[in-house]
Amino acid sequence: MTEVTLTPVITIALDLNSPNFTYAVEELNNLVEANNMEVAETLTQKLDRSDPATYFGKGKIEELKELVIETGVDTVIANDELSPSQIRNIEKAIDARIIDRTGLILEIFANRAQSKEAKLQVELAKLKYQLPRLHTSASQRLDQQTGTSAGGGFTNRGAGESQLELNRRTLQKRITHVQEELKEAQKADETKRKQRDRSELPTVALVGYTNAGKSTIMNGLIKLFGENEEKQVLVKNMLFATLDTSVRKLTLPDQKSFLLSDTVGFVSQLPHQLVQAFKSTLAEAANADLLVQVVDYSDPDYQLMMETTAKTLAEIGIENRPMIVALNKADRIEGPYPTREGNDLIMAATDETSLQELTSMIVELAFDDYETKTLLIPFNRGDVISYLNDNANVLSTEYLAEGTQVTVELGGADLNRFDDFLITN
Ligand SMILES: Nc1nc2c(ncn2[C@@H]2O[C@H](COP(=O)(O)OP(=O)(O)OP(=O)(O)O)[C@@H](O)[C@H]2O)c(=O)[nH]1
Ligand SMILES: [Mg+2]
Repeated sequence: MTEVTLTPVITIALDLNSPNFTYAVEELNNLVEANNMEVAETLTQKLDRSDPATYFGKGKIEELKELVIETGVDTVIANDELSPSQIRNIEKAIDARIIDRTGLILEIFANRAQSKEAKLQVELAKLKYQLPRLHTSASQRLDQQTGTSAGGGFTNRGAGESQLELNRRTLQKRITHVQEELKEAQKADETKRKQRDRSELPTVALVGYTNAGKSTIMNGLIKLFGENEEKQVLVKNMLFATLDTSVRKLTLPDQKSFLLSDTVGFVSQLPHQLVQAFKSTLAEAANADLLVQVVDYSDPDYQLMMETTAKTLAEIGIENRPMIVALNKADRIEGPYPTREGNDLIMAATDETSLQELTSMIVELAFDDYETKTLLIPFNRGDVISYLNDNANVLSTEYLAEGTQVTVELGGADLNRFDDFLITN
C-alpha cells in the first residue's frame, strides 16, 4: 500500500439546534477523510442562526484564530455552504484557507472523476460554484485551472477590478465550452438509452447513500445473472467510489431479462450544482421502472441516510416510484437475514441467498404485468415458437394436430403481441 500524507485541517460547525447535528459533523469528518485530509480539531458553536458576516460569532472566530496558530494548520473546513463574503471575512480574520461543505464535496468529486463525462460534469459544477465567489481566494485556484495568469488579481486592488471582470468572462466562456462538450458526450449516452428503451426491458436502478453497497450488489447480481462475468463495476470502501452510471443486462433462468443500473451515491446537502450537473447521469435512475434503495443497515444513522436519499431523489424529480429497500450489510449486526418484510429486505450483498431473494422481489415488482397465456401456433409459424423459446418463460409445449400449443408467461411489450394465437374456449 502506498502511504498517503494526510493534510491536517480544522473543521467548524454551527449547531443550530438540529437533532441531527452530531451525525452532520460525523459525516463532514468522513468527507474530510475522503479528501485525503485529517481532522486535527473540531470547533462548534451553538447559535440560533449563522452570523451573516462570519458564520461563527466574533468571540468564536477569535478562538478559531488561536486554534489555527496553535495547531499550525492552514485549512479550515466549514460544515455548511458559506456565502462568498463569509468566506472572505473569515479568511481575513484567521489567515487560513476556508473550504465550505460544497467546496469540499466538489473537490472529492473532482479527484474521483475518471470518465470524460464525469470530469466535465464535475468541472461544470465547480465553475458554477466559483462564478459568484471569484473575488475570494477561489479565483487563485481558478487561474491555475483555466491557465490564465491573474497576476495577483485580488491582492492588487487597483488592477483587481478589471482582473476580476476578465476572470469572470474567462469563467463564463469556459462554462459555455464545457456545456457544449458535455452535450456531445451525452448524445452518445442518449442514443444508447433510446436503443435500450426500444428493447422495452424493465429497468431497475440501484440508488442510495454513498458507500451503502450499491456496486457490491450490482456485482453480485452480474455474477449470478450477467451475460459476462467480467463486466464488474468498481467497489471500494470510500465515499463516492462510483461517479458514472453503469448499465448491465441480467437474464434470469426463466428467460426474464431486465436492465440494472448502478448510480452515483448521495450524501446530505449534495451541492445543487452537482446534482444539476449529474442529472443526465442520474437519468438512468429517473427513467427506471423500479428503484432499489440500498441502505447501510449496520450504520446507526441509517434512517438519516434514507431521508437524505429521499430528498435527493425528489430534487432530481423522482418521486412515487415503486421501490425496494435493501437494508444491506446485515452480516455486520445481530439478527437473521435475508428477512423480507413487505418491500423491505434485510440482506447482505456478500450472501448469495440474499441476492436470490432480492432478485425474486425485483421480479415480483418489475414484472408485475406478466400473465400466463396459452397459445396455439400454426406449424408455419416456427418464427414465433423460436422467439418465445429465446425470449420468454415457456411453461409447457404440446404438439397438436392444428399446431403447437404453448403455455407461456408474457409481459411488457410482449404481453399482447401474440393475442392472435390465443386459445379461447
Ligand atoms: N460487511 C459488508 N460489507 C459490504 C456489504 N456490501 C458492501 N460492503 C462494503 O461496503 C463498501 C462500499 O461498497 P460499494 O459497493 O462500493 O458501495 P456503493 O454504494 O457503490 O458506494 P458509492 O459508489 O461510493 O456510492 C465496500 O468496502 C464493500 O465491500 C455487505 O453486505 N456486508
Ligand atoms: Mg458504487
